[in-house]
Amino acid sequence: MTKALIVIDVQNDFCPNGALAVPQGDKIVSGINALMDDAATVILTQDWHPAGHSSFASSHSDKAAYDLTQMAYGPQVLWPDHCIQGTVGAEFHPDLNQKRADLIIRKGFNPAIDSYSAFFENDHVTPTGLEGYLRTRGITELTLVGLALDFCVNYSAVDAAKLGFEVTVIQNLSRAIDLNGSLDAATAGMQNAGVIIA
Ligand code: VGL
Ligand code: ZN
Repeated sequence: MTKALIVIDVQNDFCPNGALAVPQGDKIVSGINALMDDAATVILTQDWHPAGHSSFASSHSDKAAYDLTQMAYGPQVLWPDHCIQGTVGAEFHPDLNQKRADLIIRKGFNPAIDSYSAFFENDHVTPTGLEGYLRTRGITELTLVGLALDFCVNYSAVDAAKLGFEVTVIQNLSRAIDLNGSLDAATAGMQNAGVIIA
């Protein structure tokens, strides 16, 4: 029953004034830092795209940001350019305590496939390696917090539950983009998968 706290994508581009700002994304940082004090293991995820990533609307001449498109692996929302490798926008929020992290796992680096989940890319088959890391360390219980509740937190939580981990998402230490009802759909999907929403 070893536990880990997984902090999803608390990066400048997902905070106010960022390229893909999540409303009040910065308001969760101090609470997450406090939670780290009691956590056995802390893992951070970092959205980490190459310039020109296929999930960027700017890579599709006929599309605008937040349009939906069809990729080889299924439907994909097209985003403003964000979290480009090596940019300030891709850095963690400056107040986030990074010192406690045992592992920082990057995702979204494959130019052809987006990766919301910390476990699998959006094709739902290409692993990030996080599952193996957790299993080899004997970690079975996960607490998830971060950005965005209806995208990366949601996909990570559902995948973790499907893989057999015991998963809790702390709602007030997460914030949503809420695009066309995505928050309600995400909440229902997490509950269906057996995720505890605290
Ligand atoms: C995210 C959209 C695109 C997230 C990442 O962290 O929720 N959302 N890339
Ligand atoms: Zn992204």
